[in-house]
Amino acid sequence: MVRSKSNRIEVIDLRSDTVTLPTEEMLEAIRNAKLGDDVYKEDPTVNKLEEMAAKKMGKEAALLVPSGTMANLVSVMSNTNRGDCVILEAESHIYWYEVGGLSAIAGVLPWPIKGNMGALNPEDVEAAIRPKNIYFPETTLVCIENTHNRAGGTIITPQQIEALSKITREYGLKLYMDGARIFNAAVALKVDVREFTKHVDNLMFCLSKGLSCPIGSVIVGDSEFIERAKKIRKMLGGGMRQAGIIAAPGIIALEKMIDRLEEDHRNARLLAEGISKIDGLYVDLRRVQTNIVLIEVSGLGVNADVFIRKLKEQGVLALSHSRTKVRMVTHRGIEREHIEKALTIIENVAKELKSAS
Ligand code: TLP
Repeated sequence: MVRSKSNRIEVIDLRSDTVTLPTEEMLEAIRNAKLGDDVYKEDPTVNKLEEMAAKKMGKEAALLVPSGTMANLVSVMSNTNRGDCVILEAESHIYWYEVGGLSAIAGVLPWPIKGNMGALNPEDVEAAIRPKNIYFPETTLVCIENTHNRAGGTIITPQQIEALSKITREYGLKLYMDGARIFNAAVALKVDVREFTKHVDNLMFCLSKGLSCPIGSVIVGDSEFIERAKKIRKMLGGGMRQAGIIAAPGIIALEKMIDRLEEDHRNARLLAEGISKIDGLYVDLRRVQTNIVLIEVSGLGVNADVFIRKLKEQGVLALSHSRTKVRMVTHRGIEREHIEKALTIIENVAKELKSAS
C-alpha cells in the first residue's frame, strides 16, 4: 500500500491523463470568467479561446466541443458525406473507442489499415483509395492520430504527415488529425505545434488530458469547415450556452500547461526503464516517446486483468490495453516520487505472480 509523507493512504493513478484535476488558477478563472450565450457567439471567453487555438495551430478558425469523442465525430461528419469511405489506422481511437459513432451516426464506411507504430504508410493509403466507379463508395477522408494512443503514445512526425498529405492532395481527399495529445508530440520533438498541423486540413486537440482542464476539446481548420462543424455540433446536442466556464481553464492550459508535459515524458521514461528491468515484464522502449507506457505481462503467466487487480490492491491503478498488455499514463498528478513508489509495488506484484505461476 502506498502511503504519503503524512502517512495517508495514496492512490497512484496511472490509468490516464484524463484523471488530471484543474489547477487552482483554473478554478479561479472559471469563477471570474466573462460569460454569454455561445450559441449566439456571445461568450467572450469561448471566443477568446477559439481565437487563441486557431492562431496557435496556424488555421483560420476553431470550435470548442465537450469531448474528444465529439470532436472526432463532428470533424468526420464535417469532412464527409454519408456513404463515403474513410481511411484510418486500424488501432486508432476513432475506430476502437468511440462506440462505432463513425458508422452509427456519421454513416461512413471505415476502411482500417494497419500502421507501423501508429503511422500509416503512404503507399498503403494510396492503395486503399477506392477507384471511382459505379460499385465503390467514394473515399474522401484520411484520419491520423497523433500521438497514437494504442501504439503507446508514439509520435507521427511532421515528415510522415507531409508524405501522407502529398497523397491526400493528389487524390483530392481531406487529411484530418486526431491530435488529442498533439502538444505531447510537439514538446517531445521540441518543435512548434504548427510543424504538425501545417500538413493536415483540420484537426482536434484535447484540453482535458495532459493539459489538465476538466472538460473540452477544440476542433481547428478553415472557416468554411468550422462553420459546417458548428452546425453539426448543434445537431448532435453539443451547442453550449455559458461555455466560458469550460473555455476559461482552456486559455490557461494553452498559456501555461504545455511546456510542463516534458515532465510527464521524463516520468514515463523512468517508469518504462524501471519496468523493463523487472523479470517477467516487457516494455518496447522504442515506443515510449511521450507519456504512455505499454507493458506486456504474459511473461508472468497471467493476463492483464489479473495484473491490474493485484496492482490495485496495492494502490496502483492502470488500464488494460489488450489481453496481455497493460497501459500506464503519466500526468500532472504524478511526480517522480510516485514513479519510484509504483516501481517498487510493480516489482513486488511481478515477483509474487511469477513465483505462483
Ligand atoms: N482516450 C481515453 C480513452 O478513451 C481510451 C484515454 O484514457 O486515453 N482521441 C484519442 C487519441 C484519445 O486518447 C481519446 C481519449 C479521445 C480521442 C477521446 O477523448 P474523450 O475522452 O474526451 O472523448
